[in-house]
Amino acid sequence: MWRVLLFGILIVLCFSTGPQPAHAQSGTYQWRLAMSWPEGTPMLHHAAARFARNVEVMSGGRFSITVDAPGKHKAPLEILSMVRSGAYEMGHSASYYYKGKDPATTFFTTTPFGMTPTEMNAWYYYGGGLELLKKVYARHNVVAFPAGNTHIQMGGWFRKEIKSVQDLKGLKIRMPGHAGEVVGRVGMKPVSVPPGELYTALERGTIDAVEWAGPANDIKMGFHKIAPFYYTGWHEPGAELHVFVNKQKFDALPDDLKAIIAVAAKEVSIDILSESFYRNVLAWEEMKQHSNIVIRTLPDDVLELFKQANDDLLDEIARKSQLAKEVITSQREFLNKAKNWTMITDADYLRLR
Ligand code: PYR
Repeated sequence: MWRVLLFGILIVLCFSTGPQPAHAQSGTYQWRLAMSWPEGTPMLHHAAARFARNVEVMSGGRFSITVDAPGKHKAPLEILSMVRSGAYEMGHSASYYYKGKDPATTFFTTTPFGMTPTEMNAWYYYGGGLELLKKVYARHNVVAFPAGNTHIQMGGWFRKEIKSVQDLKGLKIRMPGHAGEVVGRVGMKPVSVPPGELYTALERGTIDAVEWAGPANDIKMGFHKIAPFYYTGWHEPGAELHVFVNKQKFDALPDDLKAIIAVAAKEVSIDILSESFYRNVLAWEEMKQHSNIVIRTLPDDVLELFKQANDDLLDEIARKSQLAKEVITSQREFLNKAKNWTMITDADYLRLR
C-alpha cells in the first residue's frame, strides 16, 4: 500500500503543472533586460547588447537575454522599479536617474568635480565601491554591476554663450544626477527628459540647453543645429552605467551563472570606456567640419559657484541619508589621495605632449 502511495506522489510531482521556474525543468534561462537607451545608441545600447551577448557566449547558450528598448517597455527612467518588482529580470541604466528614490544611488554614476574613469575603476574594484553598491541596491531588491563608462563627458549644448553667472538665471537645462541639483541651486532650472526625447525637447523650447554625453553621441542627436555653444565638462568626469538584476532571481541562479554575469558586466565596463574614447576621438575630428559649433569652457566664476554648490549639497545630502553619507565619504576620502597620484602621473605627463 505504502509503495503504491509513494509511486503516486512521484508521478504527481513529475507531471505537476504548477508554477515552476524555467530552469527547474530545462536548466536553461531566458531572461529579459529593459534598457534606458534609444535603439542603436552608440556605447549605451551597445553596452546592453554586448552584456547580453557575453552572458550567452560564456554560458554556452544556457542563458540568453532579450534586450528591450524604451519603444517596447515605455519607461526609460523607471528601469530600477521594473527590475525591483521582477517585471524585468534585468536592466541597463544610469544609477543617478534614481536619485529621487534614494539619494545614495546618485554617486555610483558620477559626482561633479569627482573621479575620472581610472580613479572610479580603482574605487569600484579595489577601494570599496562594489561593496557599497551591493549594500545600497540590496535595499531595492536589486544586485547592480558597473557596466560601461562613457569617459569624461562634455558640459552640454547651449543656445547662447554663458559669459557670467547672470546668464544662468532661469535657463532650463536637461542635466541629470547630482549636477542637476547643483545647477538648480544656483538659479538654473533642471528638467528631467528621457534620453529618446532630448532633441524634440530642445527644438520645442521645453529646454534651453541640453547635456547628454560626448561628441559621438551628441553629434548623432543633432543638438548643434539648434544650440551651437558646446561646453567642456565639469559635471560627469566618468559616468558609469550599470546592469541591474532582480535580487531574488539572481540569488536563485547557479554559482557559475552568477559569476558569468559579474565577468560579463566587467568586460562591458572596460569595453565601453574604450569604445567611448575611440568614437569621441573621431567625432571630435568630425566636429571641425561644422563651422557653426563653438567650443567654450565656462567662466571661472561660474565654475567656482558650481563647485561651492556641489560641496554644500553633498554635505546636505550626507546629513539627510546615512547610506549616501557612506558613499560620499568613501569617494571623497579616496579622491583626496588619488588626485595626488593622478597629478604626478597623468597631469605631469600630459604637460609634455
Ligand atoms: C545621461 O543621461 O546624461 C548620461 O550620460 C547617461
